[in-house]
Amino acid sequence: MNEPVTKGMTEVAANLDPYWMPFSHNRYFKRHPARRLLARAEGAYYWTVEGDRLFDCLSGLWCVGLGHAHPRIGAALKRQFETIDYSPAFQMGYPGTFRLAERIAALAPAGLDHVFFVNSGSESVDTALKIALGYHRMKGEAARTRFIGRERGYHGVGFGGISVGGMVANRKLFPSAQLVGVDHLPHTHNPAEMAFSRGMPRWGAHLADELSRLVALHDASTIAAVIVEPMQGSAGVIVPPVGYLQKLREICTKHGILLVFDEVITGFGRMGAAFGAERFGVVPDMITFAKNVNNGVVPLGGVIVRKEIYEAFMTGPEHSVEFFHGYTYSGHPMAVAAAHATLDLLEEEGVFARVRALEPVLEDAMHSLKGEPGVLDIRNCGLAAAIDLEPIAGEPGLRAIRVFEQSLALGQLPRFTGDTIAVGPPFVSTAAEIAKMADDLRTAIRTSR
Ligand code: PXG
Ligand code: PLP
Repeated sequence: MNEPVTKGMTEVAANLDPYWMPFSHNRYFKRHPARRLLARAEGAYYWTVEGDRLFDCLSGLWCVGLGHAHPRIGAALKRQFETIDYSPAFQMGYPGTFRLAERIAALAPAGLDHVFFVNSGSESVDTALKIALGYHRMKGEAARTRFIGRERGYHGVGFGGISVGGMVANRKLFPSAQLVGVDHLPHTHNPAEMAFSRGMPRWGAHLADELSRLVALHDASTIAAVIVEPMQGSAGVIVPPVGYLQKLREICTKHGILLVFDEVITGFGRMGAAFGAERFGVVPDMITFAKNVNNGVVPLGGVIVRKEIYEAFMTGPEHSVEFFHGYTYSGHPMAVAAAHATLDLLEEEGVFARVRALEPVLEDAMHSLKGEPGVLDIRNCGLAAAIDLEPIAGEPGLRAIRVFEQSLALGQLPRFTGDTIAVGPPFVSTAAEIAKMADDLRTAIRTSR
């Protein structure tokens, strides 16, 4: 694993050092950059600076469902730049942003009909948490300040997001900077009961009863919101047990607690529906989104809220600002243009139905890896799947790095975190591409022991 920096590499980027890469092993990367610098992208493929083609197994980082360099999105961006590139987000408006809010509200479950725009999933989460606190206060329930997240949850990297999130590595450096009064539900992954489940595990709905226990502990009058990913993506595609989300909904409704679905990964197609809420048949009070809303080409995220939540803020003199929150780039015209083109394509090309048709193809392909050396579990839902690998003794994470590097050599770019390999192929993938992806992963798993 000590191959030298390739010649092509040094020509492209003589000094890799100044860039502090996010969520990356900087030192390892900079010593082993072969096949890891991407020069070009089109459709479901990347090309490295060395010229190798890689299948985009995770749609970028879960965000490029329609594939790269889509000409319709490119044309929309060019047109937008030439028409209006930026418009002030505060106290002024760009009509396309209002139209986008209307279209997103129309796609969302009935009752969720107002949209606040931000620029990332992390910002969408922090915004939703602020809205929850403000809502209860406006309603005269200012004591509702607690949030309930979930173990292994990922809600981005803002101080709010890491507080409700459940990834220890993202939290442990910052204990003093986390929101106070946050509690966590248990995660739902129990390999003894559900290893190799296809789709939703049948075991585990009772874990939602932990919410009743937390309500009894803290009292409902102190709890503002529960936030969960309908399907935990970053943790490695942890699929909700049958009936689990319904129970969370019932308990939240009973106690006046807002239910937030963080749909940054599950929104806009990954689950074979506009939202996980639709796929799982559970309607939350707020949905956070980002990523696929505009195919990942310009940062964009947002929060969709129920009418009652929006209206709770609409008090005081009409000329006063109702919510002191927003970003310079909220509703950025370029991001909005890409979103309109993306939503056009999702509709016109029947993408949600295509994802539903591909789901069993991905499921069969990935579950065919059961029995390969060191494969501990395989999970899938929508166009997302993950494989847990047995760690190398004393070297956690190294097994997955080896599988990842073998995959690159075979022309596949999957995602690895810990000893888990995740895939979320583009919605435009063919069945043959998905089959080849799984076969190459099989080879990588066999040859990387
Ligand atoms: N919420 C959820 C549910 C997410 O999945 C975020 C919030 C944060 O979004 P931003 O745009 O601030 O990164 C995410 C992001 C992975 C992976 O490999 C997942 C994410 C990002 C990068 C990689 O699973 N999720
Ligand atoms: N920091 C400073 C000094 C600023 O002036 C601003 C915005 O005006 C921000 C941070 C926030 O930037 P953004 O609105 O892009 O989140």
